[in-house]
Order: sequence, then structure tokens, then C-alpha cells
Amino acid sequence: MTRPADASFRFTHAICRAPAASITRGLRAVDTGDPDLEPMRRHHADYVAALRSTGAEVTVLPALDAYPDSVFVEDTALCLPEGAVIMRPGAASRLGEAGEMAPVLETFYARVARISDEEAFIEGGDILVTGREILVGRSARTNARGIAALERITSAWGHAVREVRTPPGVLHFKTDCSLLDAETILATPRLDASGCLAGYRVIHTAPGEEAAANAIRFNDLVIMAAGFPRTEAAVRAAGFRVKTIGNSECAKLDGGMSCLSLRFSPKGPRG
Ligand code: CIR
Repeated sequence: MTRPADASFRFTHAICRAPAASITRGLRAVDTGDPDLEPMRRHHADYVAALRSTGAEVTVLPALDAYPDSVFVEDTALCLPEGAVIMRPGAASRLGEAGEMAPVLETFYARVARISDEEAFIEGGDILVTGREILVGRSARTNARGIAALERITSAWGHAVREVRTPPGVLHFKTDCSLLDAETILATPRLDASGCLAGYRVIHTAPGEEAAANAIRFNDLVIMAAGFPRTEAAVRAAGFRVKTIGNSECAKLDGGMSCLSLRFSPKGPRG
């Protein structure tokens, strides 16, 4: 099936969720202190404003106190033009968040698929949709059964899935890379060294700025975490329009720019 090359970064819609006060109990690989809710709310508002500045319709869902990590909506679903797939997060405390997203996506999509295999785990942060394929990183949160279940659903919608590896000790595949255009990926040298990005144009993060790899291309903007000047300059030098957003609080929970939204352009009866 042929699709427009820019379908991987042109979006009419996004969904975000306000940070909950319980965010102080959010998951983290290394404890560098609890996030501070007030600056997180300010950064979140800046992020939503940046998405809206591109002309997209952005829905901001109410905070869910029962799920400390629920601001990181990306992990709950994969949104493609043909339909949405509800994830099965590998973090036990996050499984219920995906169920909360299903009825929201049903208001935008005629097709919302669920993964029924209870041994399957997969989180949206491990999934990179490019102009030609869906890359899915096997990680501590995403297993082979999760990838197989996703593949069964999305192949029927005309998408090719390729299983790759999230580097050991890295939370998600997209912790280390992001799509800049249909053929260009911003990535850490450690991820690129694995060979999984062969055939793409790759821009590397600067040494010591690996956390800059989690960015998003959203319509005409590349939205990057603030504080990584050399990587930002490299992305600008490649011709992209960059907007930076403060990420100090989400970073304490291993979150970045991609985690904070679901981005999509639904096609079909409700699209
Ligand atoms: C977690 O460990 O699940 C959250 N504290 C961070 C999730 C970040 N999500 C993402 O990169 N897609």
C-alpha cells in the first residue's frame, strides 16, 4: 500500500493528559528526586501550546490520580491513520492507563483494536513509525508476544512491522531516537551502532546530550527538550524548525517529548 511520505509526521490531532499530583510516585530507573508539580504543569502547558501552534486540534484529558505515570500517554496506544491499537504496558502500575484511553480513542476512530494475549506486553514508547515501516524495540517493557500481536493487527491495515532491540538499560526505543521526517532519524550513536537504522539518514545527538534523542516531529515543528544546544544546532542546521520545551521534571521520571502525546490523523467514518 502506498501512503503519502509525510503521513508519519503530519497530524490533525493530538491527545495529552494533565499531570496528576501523584506524579511524585511515578516510575523511574534512577531516583534523582521527585518531580515538582508546578514547573511540570508549566512545561506541559508550553508543550500543548506548541502542538496547537501548528494548527492541530489538541485534547487535554483530566489528570488521573490513580495512575502516577498517566501524563505519559504515548505508552497507552499506537495511533495510525487506519485505526488505533490499545497497548498492554509492561509496567504493572500502568496497565490500567491503556484501558482509560480506549473510550477516548473510540470518539476519533471507527477501529480501535485491543491486544487479547495476556502474555503480550508492549508500550508506545518502543514504537517508531517512519515513512516506510513500524520499528518496534524489544525492551524490558515490550516483549516478542507484544510485537507479534501488534504485527497481526497492523499488517491487516497495510503496515510492515520490524522488530529491533532497545539498547540494554534504555527505557524505550524512542528514548534513543525520533523521526525528523519520513527518512531522517535523530538518534544516539549507541542506538545507531546497533545497525537498526541502516538505510535512513541519521543525525546523531552530541556527546553528553543523549537525552535530546527523544524529540517529536509534529507538522512543521521539531519539538525538543530544552538544554541540549549542540544537538539542537545540528537539527536546525539540517533545515528543521525547532521549538524547545523545558523537560526538567519529566526527565526525573525518564520521560521526554514523545511520551507526552498521542499524535494522529484518523481516516474513516469518524476521521
Ligand atoms: C515510565 O517509567 O513508564 C514512566 N516513568 C516514563 C514513561 C516515558 N514514556 C515514553 O518514553 N514513551
